[in-house]
Amino acid sequence: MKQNNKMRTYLGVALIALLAIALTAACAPPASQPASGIQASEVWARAAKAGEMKSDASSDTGMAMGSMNSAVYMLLTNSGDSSDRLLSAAADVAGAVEIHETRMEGDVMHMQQLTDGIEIPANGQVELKPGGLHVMLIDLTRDLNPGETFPVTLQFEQAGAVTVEAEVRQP
Ligand SMILES: [Cu+2]
Repeated sequence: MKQNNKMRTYLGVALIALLAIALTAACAPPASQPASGIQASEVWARAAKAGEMKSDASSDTGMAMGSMNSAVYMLLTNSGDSSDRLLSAAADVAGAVEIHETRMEGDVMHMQQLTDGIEIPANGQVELKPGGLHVMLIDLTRDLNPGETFPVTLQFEQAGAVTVEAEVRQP
């Protein structure tokens, strides 16, 4: 057992050393690449029960009978000089996560998956909010209770993966 621990420590030190070398190498040319300026703030999710039967067609969460869905909203800010794109999102509280847009057609509300994602213009902002753009949580694997938080990983075309904490709220 002791030998094992020693080995693990040695491996750990070796890994840190390698990482340090890699980081030094990556940082060597002084900031020739513009830093990605994507920031997600005010991230919140609609409270929902995983097993609840809901038939409220007027909300993002209740689009189908018996669906156990919710949605995540946020403000995306791009302070960079080039546009970026939110391509997809992932969260382990849902079986599937999609990027959606809610539109009114006459007085009927439709929800549509945005397979190309959402563009965030250079030096611009995009708000994901109820009745508009949202990250759809399909088939909740657990209840989302007000006050709780859970991680959501956003995948951007330029900025790569950005993980944020969503706070559950009762809208
Ligand atoms: Cu939706």
